[in-house]
Amino acid sequence: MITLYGFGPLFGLPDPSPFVLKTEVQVKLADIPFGKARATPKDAPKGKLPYIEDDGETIADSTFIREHIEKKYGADLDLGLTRDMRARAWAIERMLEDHLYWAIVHLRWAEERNFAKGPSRFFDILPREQRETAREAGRRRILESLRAHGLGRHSKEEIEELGRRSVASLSALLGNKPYLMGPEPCGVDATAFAMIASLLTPWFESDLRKYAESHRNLVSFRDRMLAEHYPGFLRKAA
Ligand SMILES: N[C@@H](CCC(=O)N[C@@H](CS)C(=O)NCC(=O)O)C(=O)O
Repeated sequence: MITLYGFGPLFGLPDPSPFVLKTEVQVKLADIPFGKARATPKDAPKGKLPYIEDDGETIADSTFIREHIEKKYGADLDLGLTRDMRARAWAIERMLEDHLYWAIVHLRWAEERNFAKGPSRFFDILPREQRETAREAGRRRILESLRAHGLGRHSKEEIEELGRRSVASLSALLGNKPYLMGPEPCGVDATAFAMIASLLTPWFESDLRKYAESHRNLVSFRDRMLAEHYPGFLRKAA
């Protein structure tokens, strides 16, 4: 039995991490029974969530988790896709995970108000006397990663401009189809849902979120995937 380790519901989302959301939806798409548990990045083999445990095996990183479930359970999340479509799905995933994700990191961690009501709360579980130091060190470390990625070297306006390009591209690629590759969901829909839901959550203020909201097809896509995969979450939020 698979146990998926994530942060737990936060920031108006079933999980604050788009990578945990992606993995959860992919496991659901593969129709494999699983349980969920809370962890922190410190518990994770690669220092990041998600990771899974499956009959004594521990697998970290959403892409390797997908590979594991496809191999072990004989699931193909891209069933029916041509080689060309599979290649496009991979390219879309890379745009979302290695580009748009970092614009989301910027709006959550660099923007003072968003940080205060968002990631800053991660540190509230620590003893009071350690909290402030850990909060500052944690924020500094994430902003250093953003800088090392490259996006963090730009101004806020430049980061938003680049983020808008990925949002507009995703919207154009989705068009008026229900899912990115056609009438049925495939692996990359989980990633797209995860990233767009993370951007659209009303918990955080940003021009990039407003820009995403102006793309009706992305909002409907998020709503459809949420209703399909998190009906309980929607009922609680209502
Ligand atoms: N490549 C990883 C990325 C996972 C990731 O970046 N997780 C973030 C949360 S969204 C994390 O745990 N960060 C903790 C940290 O950097 O300390 C995957 O696909 O799983």
